[in-house]
Order: sequence, then structure tokens, then C-alpha cells
Amino acid sequence: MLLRTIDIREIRLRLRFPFVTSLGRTEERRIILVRVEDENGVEGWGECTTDENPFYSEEWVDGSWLILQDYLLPLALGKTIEHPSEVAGLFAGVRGHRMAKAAVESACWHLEAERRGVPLWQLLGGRRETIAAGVSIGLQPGVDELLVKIENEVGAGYRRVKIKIKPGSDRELIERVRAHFPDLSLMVDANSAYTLADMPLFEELDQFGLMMIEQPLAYDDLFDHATLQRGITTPVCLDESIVKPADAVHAIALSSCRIINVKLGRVGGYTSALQIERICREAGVPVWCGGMLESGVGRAHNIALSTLEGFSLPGDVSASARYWEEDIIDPPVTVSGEGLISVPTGSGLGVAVDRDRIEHLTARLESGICR
Ligand code: OSB
Ligand code: MG
Repeated sequence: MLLRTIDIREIRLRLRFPFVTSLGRTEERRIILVRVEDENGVEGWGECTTDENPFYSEEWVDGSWLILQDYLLPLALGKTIEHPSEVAGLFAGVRGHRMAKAAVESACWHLEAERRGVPLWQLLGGRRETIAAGVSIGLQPGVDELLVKIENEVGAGYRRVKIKIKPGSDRELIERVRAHFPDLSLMVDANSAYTLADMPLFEELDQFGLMMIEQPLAYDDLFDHATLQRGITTPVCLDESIVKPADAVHAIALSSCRIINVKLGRVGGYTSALQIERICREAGVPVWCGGMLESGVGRAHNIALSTLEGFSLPGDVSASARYWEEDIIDPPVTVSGEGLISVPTGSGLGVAVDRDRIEHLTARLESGICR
């Protein structure tokens, strides 16, 4: 396929509810979408999952815009590739910026699926017809508000609930949630808010039967997580620490975790995500698909990724309506009363990208065309 046209655009989408973590608060998403078109006018879409600020990772929206515009688009435009797995190679000279790279790479995978007229998830080697949905609930003003949120999500059918914790909002919070929901599949995410000095806290958390503790320690650490995992029975799950296949190899060798959260953007795209899935599957380490408050485009990609065999735990992939009044795909993502998402059977993403609505939401657009 010839990568004849590549557009990047930024859209603004207001969240229905602010999302608060130990890293900060998000009320409106600024989302960069990538559209790649081939020699026949067939198109593929990708979403850059960078946050507005460089707090979750080093990447942020304005930085991603520049790296896409000044480096990645010029490297990809006008190139002919046989397969989307070659896209990562085009970008090999640029260090880091994995979410920006993944936006283009995932658009090329979508494009390849459309060219072949097959569902993207089948092109990836996925197997599931339905995926189990979980929710990630941000920090709330108080415990009572959190309990109401959980009640609503459980009532809607979600199969597991993740809550955010931070120092000062941890042990007691978890104890109260557990008391209200003794049988709930419950996990917590700290977004790197703790250190090994908090070992006594983590030892205490073992009594609450959590499915896992996600990214308790530093975002770039594997070693201290291994020390922590040795000292507690609750599985540690790594999110921020895993940005490439070698990290998964090292984390497994060190026993830094027993579960890995795979995010398409954070690991640099599908080629890397597929490798991590295989490494983990062969080592018996379950993985699940994380989320970055994606619009429908990124959400549809997350559903495709979640169909792979190794994704054996419910992810942070939930219904469009949890985030947006109106999504940019048609139909939006919905979740059944049993907490399942049906994987679309149509070609490509299996949903229509709402071009009119996207045009309406676009704050800036940069178009590269090669003739
Ligand atoms: O740590 O998993 C995280 C959102 C933004 C940045 C980091 C994280 C999250 C979430 C929300 O937990 C997942 C979602 O609902 O998309
Ligand atoms: Mg996380």
C-alpha cells in the first residue's frame, strides 16, 4: 500500500464526568486523530492516546502534534509498504514518542484490514467474539460518592471495577468499598504514587482480596516492583513501566508483576502489542487492555486488540456513554447487562467513523499529500 495522504487533526471532546487520578484532573479531552489514505482512496483511522499533560508519560498532546507533523508524517508519506508491521521500521530513527507512532501505525493496520475487506481483529489474529468489559473509576470527592458510582457500574453489568488510589486515599477507602461489595472483582490503580517506604500499607492491602494492584511504584521502575511483589500476595500489575516488548521480558524475568496492562499507544502500536501479548501468553502471565479515555476510534482499536487470546482479563474498555454525550463512531460502543462488548463483524474497525461530526469538532488540521 502507498501511504498517499496522511491527515492529523485535533478534536476536543468534553467528558461527561471529570476524571481524577493521583496525576491530576481531566475535564475535556484534546485528541489527535490520524487518517491515512492509500492509492485507491481507502482510508484507515488511528488515535493518538497522549494525555494533555506529560504526567502519565513523557508524551503530551502538543508534543505529539509536533513530532507527528515534523517527523513521523515526513517519514511515512509517499512510502509503499507491504504490511502495517513495517510502519514501526519507518519510525525507527525517532526515539520514544510511542503514542504518536502508534497513532499512525494503528491507522495503517485499520487501512490494511479495509483493503482486504476483513475485520481488523481477524487480521491481528484475534479469536474472541465478545470481550469482557471493566470500568476505571477516578478519585471521587468522598467515599459515599464512590460507593454510588460503583453501585451504578455493577448495576450496568460491568465484570470488574478498578478504583484509583493515592496516599491518604487508600486503605480506609478500600476497606469501605470491600465492606459494601464483598464479592466484587475489585482492583486498584495508584499511577506510581507510592514507594517501597509504603511496604506496610501494601502488606495490609493483602487482606482485601484485590484482583491486583496496578502500577504502585515509579513509572520507569521494574526492580522495586519485584521487591514489592515478593513481599505481598496480591498480584502486582504493571502499566506505565511496560513500554516495549523487552520490558515485558525483563518484568517477567525479575518477577516484577504477575499481570500486565497493555495499552496500544503506550507500547508504540500493534506490532509491539502483539509481541507483548505473545511473550506474556508463553510465560503464563495474563494481560488486559488498558484505556486512555479514548474516543470511539481508539476504543474500537482497543476492542480489536482485546480479542487476542492472551487478553484473558476484563480491560478498561467500556461503553462510549460512560465518557461522552455523543461519540465519533456509529454505532457507539455499548455493553450488555452481562458486562460484555460484542466485537463488530464488519470489515476494518467494524464501525463507521463519523466524518461530519469529526469535522465539526476539529480545532486544527494538517494534511500531507504525496502526488
Ligand atoms: O492509569 O490506566 C490508567 C486514564 C488515563 C491515563 C491513565 C489511566 C487511565 C484510566 C482510565 O485508568 C481508563 C479508561 O477508562 O479509559
Ligand atoms: Mg493505570
